[in-house]
Amino acid sequence: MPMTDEERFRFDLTGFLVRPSILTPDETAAIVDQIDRMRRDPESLLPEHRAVPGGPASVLIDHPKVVEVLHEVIGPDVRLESFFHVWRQQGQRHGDLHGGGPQQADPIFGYRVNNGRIHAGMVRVVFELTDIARGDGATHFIPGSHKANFPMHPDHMSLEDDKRSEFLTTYECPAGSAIFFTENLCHAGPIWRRDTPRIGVLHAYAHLATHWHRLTIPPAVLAGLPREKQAYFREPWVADFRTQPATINNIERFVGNEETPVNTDRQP
Ligand SMILES: O=C(O)CCC(=O)C(=O)O
Ligand SMILES: [Fe+2]
Repeated sequence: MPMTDEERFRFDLTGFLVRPSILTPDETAAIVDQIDRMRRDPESLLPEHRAVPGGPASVLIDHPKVVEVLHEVIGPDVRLESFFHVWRQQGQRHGDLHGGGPQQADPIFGYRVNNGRIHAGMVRVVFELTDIARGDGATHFIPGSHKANFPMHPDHMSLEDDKRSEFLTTYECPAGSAIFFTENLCHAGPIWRRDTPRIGVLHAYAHLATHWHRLTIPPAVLAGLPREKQAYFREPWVADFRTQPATINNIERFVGNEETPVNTDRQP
């Protein structure tokens, strides 16, 4: 089992998990440089590197320390549904607390444990590319809210300093760490307080058979990825019964068969 017993206990209890320093300093620096150029000077990058998850950031798509957690909390076949970078300056924020409670019933977001196995819906992974201290204002969580049976109570939904829930918490970690959380966990990206930016990449993974986000990856970026990484954008189905035996849309088949299409869902 690749997750430790302590990690599994922690993820189930709280709804999130920090894996510190999964990237090397060189990998982290290369992604920071890529995002910096994307913002300031995209022409200096190859077209297929002008957005995440292309170029240096593609190391994140199927990082072994990420995939082993996803396989255990989602299942053996996962897709990468959503990805974006943040370059958050002091005073900027993502938004208020959201998620938790009633979403638990939803098969896309819901969190269940059966027969000793976690079956999470969508799981977000935050890759922090700068050191994070507790007071900085990285992602905040209400632990346990991924399993809450009642709607989130307004008394616990404030991010104002003197009105915060006693349960609201966050993390500290070195640059190059990954933070996993079930999308069912009540969470927020509060005001960033540090005078240097928060640089990071956020992914959302889901079961192969589900499809929540429409695909936004630029065609050039998708085309520039190796087949093993394109596999994370394959079409969202599990079994094709038009063939005998049924064709199973697993990663091995996708990688071994160049004809198998990637997801062709494109925004108009
Ligand atoms: O920006 C953050 O820290 C949180 C982002 C978030 O809430 C999301 O991606 O759903
Ligand atoms: Fe969110």
